[in-house]
Amino acid sequence: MRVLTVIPTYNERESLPTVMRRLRQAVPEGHVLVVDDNSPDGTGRLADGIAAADANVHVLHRAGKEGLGAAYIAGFRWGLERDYDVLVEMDADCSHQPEQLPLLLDAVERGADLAIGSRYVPGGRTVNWPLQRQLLSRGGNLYARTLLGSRINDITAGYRAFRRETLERIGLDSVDSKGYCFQIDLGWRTERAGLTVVEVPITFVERAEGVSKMSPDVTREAVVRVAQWGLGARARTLARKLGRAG
Ligand SMILES: Nc1nc2c(ncn2[C@@H]2O[C@H](COP(=O)(O)OP(=O)(O)OP(=O)(O)O)[C@@H](O)[C@H]2O)c(=O)[nH]1
Ligand SMILES: [Mg+2]
Repeated sequence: MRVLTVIPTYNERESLPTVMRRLRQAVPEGHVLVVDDNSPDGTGRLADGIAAADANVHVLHRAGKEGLGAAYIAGFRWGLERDYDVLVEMDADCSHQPEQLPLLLDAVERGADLAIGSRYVPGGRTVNWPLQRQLLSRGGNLYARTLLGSRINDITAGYRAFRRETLERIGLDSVDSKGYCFQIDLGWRTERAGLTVVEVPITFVERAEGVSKMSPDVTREAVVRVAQWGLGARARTLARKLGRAG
């Protein structure tokens, strides 16, 4: 399997060298694409330096900060154009431990269309996460699962491995989720397409360096969109039933 790990970055100068070193060591045959949104702290230049010394590392520069979702879509397109078999999502801050990537890749090799590194299945956990973040994450998952009727336990998780066919099938063109709801969006699309989602327990570690990019705007986008998707799906089901009855 040709594996491309896409790492979106915005001001991750402190974290990037560590995650890259650990990732290249953990999965040496894999390729990495850093997608930088013109970080003011020079993360893009730093990534260029790493890529210049390592043929398996690539960098995609974007003009400005457009959110995690847009960065991933651009990274996925780059990878799909280049015949990678598996496209991986990983944060730059080492919250997703590169050493656990083989667990996700194993799941894909065994047949998963999407493997999710999950905090909320037996064996999964979080380390050093403040209570407030834990509650927000648990609450966000409960909210999304309930409204969407999803069976994914950690639908907001951002450590994932997609089989290329999964991304081709779910239609990236119509995805316009910018922030964290991007993860919910893709998870739910995969599920609805009848594809196999496997959750692999991981240990999620709170970032040690740099600052969070989480913002009230991003949270609001997720709350509103999930409600719209959930209600929209229910309305469509109802319309179908009424259509059949009539
Ligand atoms: N290219 C790009 N990357 C982004 C953007 N927003 C966030 N990221 C990256 O997405 C990843 C996840 O962002 P984080 O800030 O770690 O989000 P988080 O894990 O929910 O928050 P923390 O708990 O503080 O780590 C990191 O690698 C960020 O650098 C963006 O607008 N553009
Ligand atoms: Mg993080």
